[in-house]
Amino acid sequence: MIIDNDTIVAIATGNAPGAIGILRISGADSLDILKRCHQATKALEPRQMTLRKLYDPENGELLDQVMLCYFPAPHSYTGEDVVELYAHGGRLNLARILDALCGAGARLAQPGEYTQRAFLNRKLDLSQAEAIMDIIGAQTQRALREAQKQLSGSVSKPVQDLRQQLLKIIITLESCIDFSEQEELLSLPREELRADFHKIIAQIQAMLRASESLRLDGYRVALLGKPNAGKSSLFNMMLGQDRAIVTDISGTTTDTIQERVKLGGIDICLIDTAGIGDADNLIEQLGVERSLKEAERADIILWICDINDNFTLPPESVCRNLDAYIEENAFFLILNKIDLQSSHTTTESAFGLLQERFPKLDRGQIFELSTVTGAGMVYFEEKLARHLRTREEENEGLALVTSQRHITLLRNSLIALTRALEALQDGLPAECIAADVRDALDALGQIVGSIAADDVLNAIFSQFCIGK
Ligand SMILES: Nc1nc2c(ncn2[C@@H]2O[C@H](COP(=O)(O)OP(=O)(O)OP(=O)(O)O)[C@@H](O)[C@H]2O)c(=O)[nH]1
Ligand SMILES: [Mg+2]
Repeated sequence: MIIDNDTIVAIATGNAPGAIGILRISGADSLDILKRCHQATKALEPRQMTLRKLYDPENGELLDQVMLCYFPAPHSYTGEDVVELYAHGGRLNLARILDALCGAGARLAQPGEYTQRAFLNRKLDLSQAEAIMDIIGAQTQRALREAQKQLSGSVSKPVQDLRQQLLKIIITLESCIDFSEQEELLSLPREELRADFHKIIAQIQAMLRASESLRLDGYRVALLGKPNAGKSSLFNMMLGQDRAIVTDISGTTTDTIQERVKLGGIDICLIDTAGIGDADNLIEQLGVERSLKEAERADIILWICDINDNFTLPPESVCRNLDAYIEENAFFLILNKIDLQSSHTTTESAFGLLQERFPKLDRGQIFELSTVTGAGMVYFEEKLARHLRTREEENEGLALVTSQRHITLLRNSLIALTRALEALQDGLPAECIAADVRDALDALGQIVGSIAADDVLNAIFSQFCIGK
């Protein structure tokens, strides 16, 4: 990535044609470059819209009639002089204006260069710059909300707060380091430091825990059960479309299929799986392996049974994960095919059997329905949606870290702090402890970008598209 003082230009509104397309010029020569493209003599008033005709400086040809807005440095997105041009949004029209502005002295911006300049001019920190990319790329409401929060400082603020706490510790430690010229040495307040370390470690752990429970792509809701129970039928019903193949042949679904859908306004990723039973061939075996994997990583497990089949507990391979799900109210038992009369299972007997093995199971976690007649569907979906909403609300107030880069750095800081705490407890000298605390501080600094190597910055900003 080129980092220089060139004045840059790009189309800010993407490639699709629209009524208006915005071009943005940023850099010290913004106004001069623009002047070469219009004939008006009156200066642009800062932050006021002005209508101007633009001409190609090479041949004087009329380009377009545009609205202009001038944002003088440092009060602009990049912190530099910026002019935004609101032109007619045709692709060809915008490309021609872009060419003319380049002909007048601007350079075409690199991907992410505007945001990078904003970062270098301290208009935002690195986590906020990344949030902008996440806002642009968000696929779900949840992802969008978290990115907006991150832009407002939901990551920067707690991280900066942690850094302040660590800096204080370093100052304390350094005042106890035995420099030979120092006459009087302060003794290390070990108990106080231990309490401080514990507090900071707990704060980082809480951030990591909250982030692990977050699903930006929507909560993973897995439909699991024996072959032929009606998983694919329920999958199609919840999607409102005939997505998965349904037949009365046991083992119809051989692979996991997932689709995104909204339930009660909340994004979920619904997963249909291969029936868990005796696999006859390699394909079915592999399918079952995938189903079991889903049973481990899903946020919610829906175990589907045919109510006309005698209810048995799910196999041990699934059961061993179920305790945590049941406790979090994230396991639901669906007794399907209630439209058929020959019911061998009663809800009570299924509940009784399950409760024997899982005493924390609640009666409200069992549903009866028919994917053929639709009976019980509204009630079930409403209950599931209510559960999802509760989960969302629980996450709402937490400082959530969504970027893998941030999570890795938080983990690194945690490792360094654990080392520091051990060093303190082992009675090691202040300088050893300080070295570990500095490592933790460095890791946190990389989240907000107060310490960042060029290659890290380049890797982050080059993920943006041109014009951002
Ligand atoms: N009567 C009745 N039949 C149902 C119901 N739900 C599913 N079926 C039928 O049960 C059979 C199996 O349904 P699927 O949805 O393919 O079952 P599955 O659990 O996905 O099966 P595998 O993919 O083989 O694991 C099909 O013939 C469905 O039409 C229901 O509520 N009532
Ligand atoms: Mg199926």
